[in-house]
Amino acid sequence: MTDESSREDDVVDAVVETLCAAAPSIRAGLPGRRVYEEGTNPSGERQLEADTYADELLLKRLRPLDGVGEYASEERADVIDIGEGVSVALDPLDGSTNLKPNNVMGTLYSVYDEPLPTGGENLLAAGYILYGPVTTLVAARDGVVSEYILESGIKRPLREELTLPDDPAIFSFGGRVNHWFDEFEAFASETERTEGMKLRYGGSMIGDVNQILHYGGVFAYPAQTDAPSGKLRQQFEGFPIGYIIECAGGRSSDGEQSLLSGTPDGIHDRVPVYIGNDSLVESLEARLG
Ligand code: FBP
Repeated sequence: MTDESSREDDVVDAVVETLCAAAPSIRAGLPGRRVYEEGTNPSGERQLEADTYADELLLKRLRPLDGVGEYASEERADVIDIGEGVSVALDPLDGSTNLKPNNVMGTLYSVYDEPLPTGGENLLAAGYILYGPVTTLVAARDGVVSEYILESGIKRPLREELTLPDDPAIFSFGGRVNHWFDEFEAFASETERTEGMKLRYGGSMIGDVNQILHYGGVFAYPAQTDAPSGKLRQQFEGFPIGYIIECAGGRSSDGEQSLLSGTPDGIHDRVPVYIGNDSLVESLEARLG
């Protein structure tokens, strides 16, 4: 291991520890921030006070870290220069529309060894902190995915080196069915009728993907007839979730290739997202192809 890569490892550790340490403050700050603010985020979506609160808190906590050069977030237009080193991209509160109906959401992170925007192949690490009945961390790095319980921001190992179960049991499809392309609708209809498969869709990508990590299956926020690039952001959502699933032995796709093979022009570019067990995503790609 070179000095530079061990230094990068230390920086990635510090980023993950900092996000974990901030989790109790984010969770505690949610109850009083369930109202929408004026204006929208760079993707044209309304922002809850909780979205901007989490974004500002995480930037404040990450800014002093040595070895972090850039900060970017789904909630702000531009990349911020905060020093020398790796680049951190955050979806501060993925699934924040779940705050009002009190369903799961969380913080999704990705760390790159190149300035942003950059391609999925420049990922060093990715993961998410899930605010569910308990707070958990799923962290992926160097081909390994591990899950932890977070108690007062401290990690306690739950499952090390986790991989997708061989027998898929879950399907989770987003978007509006009447805007699905025929090829995807055919795949969805066949999957829904497959023995042993059942529906789980909660409106938070990381909540739904965590189901796939535990039970196997397929998640998709597909291309739509009115939105051919889908809804999810390539840099903040597509890359980290593709990386986590591929590290867990699954497969990711944008409909044609691994999500990680993509390179965005802008940090708020969108991408269709298909992830899950290899066999399911392979047959989906064949249909879409
Ligand atoms: P946010 O990051 O703004 O929450 O948007 C992403 C997301 O909430 C995903 O977590 C989820 O999969 C999807 O959008 C839900 O979209 P829809 O409300 O169309 O089902």
